[in-house]
Amino acid sequence: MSLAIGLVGCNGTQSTSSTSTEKSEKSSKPNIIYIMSDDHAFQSISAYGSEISKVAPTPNIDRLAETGVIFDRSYVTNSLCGPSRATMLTGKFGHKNGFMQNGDLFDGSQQTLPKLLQKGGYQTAMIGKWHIKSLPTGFDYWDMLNDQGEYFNPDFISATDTVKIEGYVTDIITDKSLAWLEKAKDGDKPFALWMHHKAPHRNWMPDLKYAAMYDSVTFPVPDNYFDDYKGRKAAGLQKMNIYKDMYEGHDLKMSVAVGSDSLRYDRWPHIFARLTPEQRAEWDKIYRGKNDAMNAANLEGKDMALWKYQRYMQDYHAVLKSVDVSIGRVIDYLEENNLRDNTIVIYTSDQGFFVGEHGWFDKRFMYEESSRTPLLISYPGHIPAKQLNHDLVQNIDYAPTLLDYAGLEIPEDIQGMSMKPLFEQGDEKAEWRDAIYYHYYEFPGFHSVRRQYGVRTDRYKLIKFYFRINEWELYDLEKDPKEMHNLYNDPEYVEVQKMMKTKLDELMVKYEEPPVKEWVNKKIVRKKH
Ligand code: SGN
Ligand code: CA
Repeated sequence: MSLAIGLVGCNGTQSTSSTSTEKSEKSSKPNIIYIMSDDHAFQSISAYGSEISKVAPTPNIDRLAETGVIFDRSYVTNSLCGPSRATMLTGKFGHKNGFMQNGDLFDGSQQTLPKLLQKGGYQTAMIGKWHIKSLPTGFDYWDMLNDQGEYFNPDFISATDTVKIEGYVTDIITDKSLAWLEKAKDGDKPFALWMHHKAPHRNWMPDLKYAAMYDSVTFPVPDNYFDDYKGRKAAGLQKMNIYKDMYEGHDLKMSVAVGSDSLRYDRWPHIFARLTPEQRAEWDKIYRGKNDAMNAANLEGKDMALWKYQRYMQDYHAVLKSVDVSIGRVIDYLEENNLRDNTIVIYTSDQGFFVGEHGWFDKRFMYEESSRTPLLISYPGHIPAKQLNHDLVQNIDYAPTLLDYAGLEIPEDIQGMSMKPLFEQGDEKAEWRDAIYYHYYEFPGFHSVRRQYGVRTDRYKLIKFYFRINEWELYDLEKDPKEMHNLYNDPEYVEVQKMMKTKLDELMVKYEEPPVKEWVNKKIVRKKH
């Protein structure tokens, strides 16, 4: 793999001579490494202890849990890439930062976390998937993928150039990140790095060296894989079913017949066309045998649906293997350079993901697998090790938390809260929210998931689906964690329903969400692939 690390213009700060104030700033402020993957299901992180992760562990991501805090109630405000990223950058809901659905244009002139850190004395960089259309602002250095990015031989766009780099995307993003850290660590200022992986986003193309690693593993099938969506109208209307909606060529890499490497339906052939002839030959060698076996078996109905689940899981987790290795490389680098104790490392995903629950892939719904996202924070010596946190945190909280640790003022208009007191509570429980607000706006759109908003408390969830649908859903998560039984209008839950509606109203007022009818006619800008 050739490395075209664009360190020219990396940041001018390193050559400037340091004043004593800057030197002391550097020693008092923590470095920050914010690592975000794309579509990483918490069910696929072994530190969360799920059945899936027992057969596909993530030993390096787990190192962050061993040395810090892992959240099992961490949510996004809107389970979609662009909106989640905009919220993470601003500490605000989409209706405040202006980015509500993929295809919107992020207004980079607004206040953001990188800008505030930069102003507060940090050197900043962003490397990897960006996906909010406008060029990055607030970074001394940035090097981003084009739109969704490509797994093989991806294009990278910097302030000065677009370069196609041969190799595998997760490795390249890691190489570029470590190269930036190597420069930044010797600078006068503390560093803040946003390392944004493309993986494990659809279409789950593993690195060749891992593409066969789960071939003999059988992944546990969720017991609601063949869900009939009874009592949940919106759930029945989506188009994100593994056995009905995945493209057999593009997503599942199925060949047309025994002895052939030609793919079945491949909606976007330019993705496979990125591979060099040598890479493609190796790829075909790996997939030929398993595809031949599938074609020879003439599978139908449920058998085919279950085969597809296994293929999806094998590829998704082989892609994640590279992510886990990447996290390991970053942690090793910090340890080797004596940076571990003064660096906050955050690992999260832009949202959760379905890995077969309800028969689905993708996200968007307010259901748990999708709206909940992994979150691990390690800051040895400052955040106690091996903590499992159950507080209802959201991606609006990342910005204020990091500003707090950086000793900088948290602007009044940020809607999230600093999580710092949660780690320092001692005997006294820090004051925290008892409910979170969620709003997904992208319909009509990919996967036909209806517009929805709702509230989740410790125990209950209320969701309103609107726009060409008018449905409520209510769940008792203690009794029904898989959200299979809609209790809306159930006489036994009349009081709960009333309480949840009140909470929802309160949160909409608190976060200054305009009446929903104002969004109904908002134009959906369809994005090119
Ligand atoms: C692509 C995917 C969709 C996915 C969206 C949004 N199709 O369009 O399945 O929902 O991205 O994902 S793909 O075959 O082109 O990958 S997001 O994470 O960027 O919001
Ligand atoms: Ca995503």
